[in-house]
Amino acid sequence: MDEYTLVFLKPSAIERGLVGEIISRFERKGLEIVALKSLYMTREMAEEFYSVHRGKHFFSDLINTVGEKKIVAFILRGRSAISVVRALVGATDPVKASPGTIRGDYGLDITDNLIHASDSPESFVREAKILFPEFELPSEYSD
Ligand code: FUP
Repeated sequence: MDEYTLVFLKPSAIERGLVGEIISRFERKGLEIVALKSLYMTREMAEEFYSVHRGKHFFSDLINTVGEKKIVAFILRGRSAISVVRALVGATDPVKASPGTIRGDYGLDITDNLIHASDSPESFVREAKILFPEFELPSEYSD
């Protein structure tokens, strides 16, 4: 059964002109883009999106990196999409991410690490409700 995952490109990826390059990696892998948009991430949305990290030392940096700025978000579908996409994205810290991964090829900063990808079906549902409230979740995800 196909799985869904949510990805968003952080503002620096847009500022650096990496949107097409990054999206094409997912397309070439064979993942289907089922929703895609450019949107303004408010501070409130950023704080809700990253609420599990509230209180951590990097939280305010993280919110300043993505909040009150434009992001590009998309929903991908494919076989084992969550683990496949996270493998293409690479380790959280771009210094440790393998060459050939998105963070390994284009990043250096751990907080401004270019891209977010859901880490579980539960995260996908939570994140989709924040960034794609209009997206009709497939029946297997509805509670
Ligand atoms: P990931 O799933 O790879 O995006 O990583 P996490 O969910 O652990 O982290 C969420 C965001 O917090 C990352 F995009 C970057 C930031 N972060 C830091 O800035 N420092 C850390 O030590 C860990 C995470």
